[in-house]
Amino acid sequence: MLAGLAAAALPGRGELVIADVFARQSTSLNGPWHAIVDPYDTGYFDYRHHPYDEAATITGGFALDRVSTNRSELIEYNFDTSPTLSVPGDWNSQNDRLFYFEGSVWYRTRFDLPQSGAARRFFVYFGAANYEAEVYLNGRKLGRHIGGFTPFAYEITGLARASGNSLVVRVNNCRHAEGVPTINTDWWNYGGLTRDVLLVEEPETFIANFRIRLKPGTTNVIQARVQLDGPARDQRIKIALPSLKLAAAAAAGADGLAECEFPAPNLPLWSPEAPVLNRVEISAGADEVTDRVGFRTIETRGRDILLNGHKIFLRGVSVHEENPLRGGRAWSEADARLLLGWAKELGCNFVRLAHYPHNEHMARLADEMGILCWEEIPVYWTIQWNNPETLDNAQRQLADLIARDQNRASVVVWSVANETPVGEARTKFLRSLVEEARFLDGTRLVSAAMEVRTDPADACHKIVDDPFGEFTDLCSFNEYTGWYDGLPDKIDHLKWTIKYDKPVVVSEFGADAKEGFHADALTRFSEEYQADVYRRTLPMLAQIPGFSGCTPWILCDFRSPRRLLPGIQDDWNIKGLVSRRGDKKMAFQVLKDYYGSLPGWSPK
Ligand code: GCB
Repeated sequence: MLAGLAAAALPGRGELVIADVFARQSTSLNGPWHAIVDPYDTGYFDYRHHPYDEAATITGGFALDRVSTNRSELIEYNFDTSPTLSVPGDWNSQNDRLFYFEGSVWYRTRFDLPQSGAARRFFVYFGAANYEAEVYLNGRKLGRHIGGFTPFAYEITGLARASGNSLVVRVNNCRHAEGVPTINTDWWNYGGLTRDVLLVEEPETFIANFRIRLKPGTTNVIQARVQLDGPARDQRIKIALPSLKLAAAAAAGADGLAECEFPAPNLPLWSPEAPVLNRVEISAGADEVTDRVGFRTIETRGRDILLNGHKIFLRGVSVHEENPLRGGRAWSEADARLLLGWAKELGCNFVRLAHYPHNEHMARLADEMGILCWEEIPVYWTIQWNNPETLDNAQRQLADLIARDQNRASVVVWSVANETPVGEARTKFLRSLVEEARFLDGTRLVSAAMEVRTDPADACHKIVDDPFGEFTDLCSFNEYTGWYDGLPDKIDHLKWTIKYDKPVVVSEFGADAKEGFHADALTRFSEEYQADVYRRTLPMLAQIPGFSGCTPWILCDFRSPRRLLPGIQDDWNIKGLVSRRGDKKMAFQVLKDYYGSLPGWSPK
């Protein structure tokens, strides 16, 4: 098990999750990077297929970033004369020849260290690289990171020169049976340095991570925990919330951990209606970090979800991390604004960020816009439940996501899985993820998108009794009556048996629709069919006792290698309410009208 904030610096991993990275002193390494497409991994393996980086000193391969210095020298690669790819960015949407590519691409950038008189530490920080990244600085290996959607950083103090540093990253997006996700997904396997890359500069001892929140069970006591990293860890840390005229201090122990709590009377609570963010200043010695943090409570009582003690209905929608207009991974604040803007227009107060951790801009913008979030790790469909490395991988992704987003008021649900098959090994695996989530952050709800089964004796009798449901806070499931199961009129006849006395949040329902294709409501792929599924499903779900919200599938059409119907799908999952051209399909209005009709909805 990982210890709370120790997720910031995990022994043996050589990686850090530096919290609140955008507020740090940093230089962006975004931009065009020279890139070599390497289908045979020639830059990684020698001709005996041994990795060049197995040796303590690397003597060959692209990591060395060499150029010939005389006309007789044989070097069969050259970053300087290779084309460039934009970072951040998936490679698939930048170059037609890379659209289907699964393999290794080598990226190289050069940078100088910022000049500074004081003793400083430097880190290279990657928002994400899908799926595996080997990182080299000036021909030396910094480390290898596995997992395509979580941040990581390597310290380069003492390794970096004042100028002309070569930073080389081999990114490989091959799918692996033992991976998280595994080889089978219903989304595009975008490869590359898909998120921001930063050169972060810190004093010798610095605030690596922090957590600031309401003390569980209260609305007027703030609890803070700060993790220092560096040689002088036993420092005094100070916390101030100037707009609230609050300040506190605590002493860190030799482990660099400082904890304190202090009264915060009349604290304005964060909610979708009033997304109040407070400036927080944390300082320790030469380091200061600021953030904007909201305070709220989230809990369940019986079949209700309570936000700040009041019952709330989650008017949600599921979202993939893709900008449909570009047909590529979303990564920027502008992308987040586009996606969350559509969700807002629908009347949503909730989004399910499916099926993997989205970039940090999403939760930050959701904090500002007053949109609650369900965040998820890519434990999707059938992964290797008995493989301890797979579990370790999933746990790290969960821990790193929590370390990154634990100060976001918008994030109210950690989801540990989607549509996993019932079985003992599966349940054990998922239970350990739930335990991990609760251990690292006991203040949010834990859930997973489960499956529904059909009574063998009655096709209209739907049963939710997955034994894993015992361990989650919400009873969430995906259901596709009217699309994968029967025609839309079947929806009107459903009866439900739900084993759990918990709030029901229906994590998916939906149907394909090709934008602009109009026909009668029984014609597959027509907008009318999709709208009919929505029109029938929403009132049907409303009959389920404890129905507390839903996140229909899905906000936007998204690329998927499993959706091949020519002229209709063409590599797109078209269950979006918004098309790849940004057009709203008929079902968009159906959902919008439904949310608009609910009590508690207020136009914004
Ligand atoms: C699901 C999956 C989602 C798929 C969707 C579909 O149940 O959770 O990832 O994309 O169905 O369109 O079939």
